[in-house]
Amino acid sequence: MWQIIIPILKQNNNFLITSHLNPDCDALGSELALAEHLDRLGKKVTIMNSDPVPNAFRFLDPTGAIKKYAPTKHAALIKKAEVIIVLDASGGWKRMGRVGDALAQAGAVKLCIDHHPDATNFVDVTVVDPDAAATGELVYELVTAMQGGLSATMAQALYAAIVTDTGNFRFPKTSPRTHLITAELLRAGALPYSIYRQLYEQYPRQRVRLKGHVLDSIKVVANGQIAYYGLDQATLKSYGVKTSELDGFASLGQEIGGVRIVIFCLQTSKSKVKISLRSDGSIEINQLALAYGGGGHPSAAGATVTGQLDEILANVVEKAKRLLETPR
Ligand SMILES: [Mn+2]
Repeated sequence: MWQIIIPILKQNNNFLITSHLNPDCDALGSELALAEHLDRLGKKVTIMNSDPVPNAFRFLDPTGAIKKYAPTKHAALIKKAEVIIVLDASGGWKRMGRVGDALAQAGAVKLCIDHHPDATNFVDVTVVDPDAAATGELVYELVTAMQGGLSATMAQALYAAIVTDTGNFRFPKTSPRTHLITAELLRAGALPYSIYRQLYEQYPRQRVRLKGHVLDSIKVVANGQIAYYGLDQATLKSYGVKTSELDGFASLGQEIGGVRIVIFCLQTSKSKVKISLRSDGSIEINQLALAYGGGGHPSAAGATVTGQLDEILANVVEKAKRLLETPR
């Protein structure tokens, strides 16, 4: 799987690593671990995303290694890169936001390592494995395939990537492979208790209160098979919570018994709505995301569209109803 990528990593010296908008722990942890691996090989590595590291995930990057893209400031750096590595973000440069526009024009060799089954024709070389539960698993396997060592910080970054992308080892992609990799990460110094505490027990009080509001607002239709809810910027503002702090909100509806599809629509700006979709595994929800120009996994997918929150939410609910009625 890695035989094409390894020589590219060995033969070049200037690397730029990037990932998707609104980066999650899998994106950030994979970036940090791969960057440290390349750094240990004596390479020059820059991690650059369009969005900053969310406050909740700063513990992964205490030295601030991950740069927030600024067009004029970083033009020369991008030009110098010999290899651009896209992590956790197949589907196209638009998933990377503004930095994606710049990287698409760059002359570097472009690689994509991901576990999303989306389009990869925007890069030169890909390793996409939809069976992997997280991109972090793939980065672990790449490092191991190169006989690279794992520092405690790399282990922590990859553990955080895997624990979050598997929903604490409960999502369907969680496999023996996931647990074997995780075992090695624990051996290398990842501390489950402290990472759990950092990830799930450090929320600002406002976010916990907003979660209560959202739980209270969940509506259920189609004989209890579809749960849906929306969140607008005015509500976020009134609670004092940022868009980047809503990790996990998309799955809140799954707590209700009998629900097969969860729809969470978030107004991200005046005219943009982010659609997050979850399924219980009995229905492939990524086909619904595709209809809105997005993508993802069969049980977790999403898209960002232009329009008004209420209209889009109603529209997605209708499409989801039809999806449930489609004979399998
Ligand atoms: Mn991922």
